[in-house]
Amino acid sequence: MSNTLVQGIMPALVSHFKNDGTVLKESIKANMDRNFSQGACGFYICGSTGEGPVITTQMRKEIAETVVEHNNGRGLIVNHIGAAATMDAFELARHAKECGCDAVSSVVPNFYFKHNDDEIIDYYKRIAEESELPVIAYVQNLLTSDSVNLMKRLIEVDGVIGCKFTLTDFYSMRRIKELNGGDINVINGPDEMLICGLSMGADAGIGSTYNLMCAEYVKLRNQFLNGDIEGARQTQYKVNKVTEILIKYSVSRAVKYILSLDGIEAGDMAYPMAPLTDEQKTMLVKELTDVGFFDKYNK
Ligand code: MN9
Repeated sequence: MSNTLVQGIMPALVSHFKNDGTVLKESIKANMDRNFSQGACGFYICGSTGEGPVITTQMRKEIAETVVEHNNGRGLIVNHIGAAATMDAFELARHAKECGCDAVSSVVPNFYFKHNDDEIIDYYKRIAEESELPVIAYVQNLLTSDSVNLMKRLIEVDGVIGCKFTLTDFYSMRRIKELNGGDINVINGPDEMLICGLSMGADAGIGSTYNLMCAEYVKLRNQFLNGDIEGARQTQYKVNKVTEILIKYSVSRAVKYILSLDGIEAGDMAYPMAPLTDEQKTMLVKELTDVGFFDKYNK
């Protein structure tokens, strides 16, 4: 079977919850439906965007169950199970399989201590064994070594199919994509550079800003695949105007607030991330209005 499981635009789903531990299932489902109607190929859940590592294991399990049930086979569900305590990650990996996720993913275990490549490889091997699902590793700035060498070894591990690449070094991305005769799932991380990732052979994109602009990113990818490079560039430049604003307000926090304007209850950000103040909310909406977001992007 080919390793290139994820192909398309996959929002890193924001997680709606309250800090008392309540998961806001209806909000999660409503956001999934919006994204499916805009062409999402599935969802990456409980990653950084979904605040996975800073909410409880119980909440993460509830989110995974809600998403898989509501997905009902419409798209792929990739469950990010990385946790500061690796025992929690293993528990979540087993649960991902039990509840019907399609794949698991994890950041490197370097939350607190810095691990070497041997330890990181052993970790992903365990994740593959515990989950019995395809594993998408993570190439990110928490790595302390060369990402290409690491992926060269990781793609040999049974179950590991590729990586989410969240660096901006597209030369390394390309070298990773050429490993294993090209049979490796390489997924672009930085939304603001999706076109660069696609140019260097990324099969897909996983991103936080896709929550609000999925249709635009689907269009960008299609333009690219159809050889309309100028069109893809213009779409990238256009979404980046919004992304720049979202980053300023912290992407997940801004996304949840903007969704709440459409009647999707936002819930909290994981404590102690503060909610937007009224003044920030007004400014955010004004800035997004100024770049035309409400007319053109969020359809
Ligand atoms: O999932 C996200 N990266 C991280 C990918 O969370 C580290 C991106 O979607 C960024 O949030 C986005 C904005 O910088 O590109």
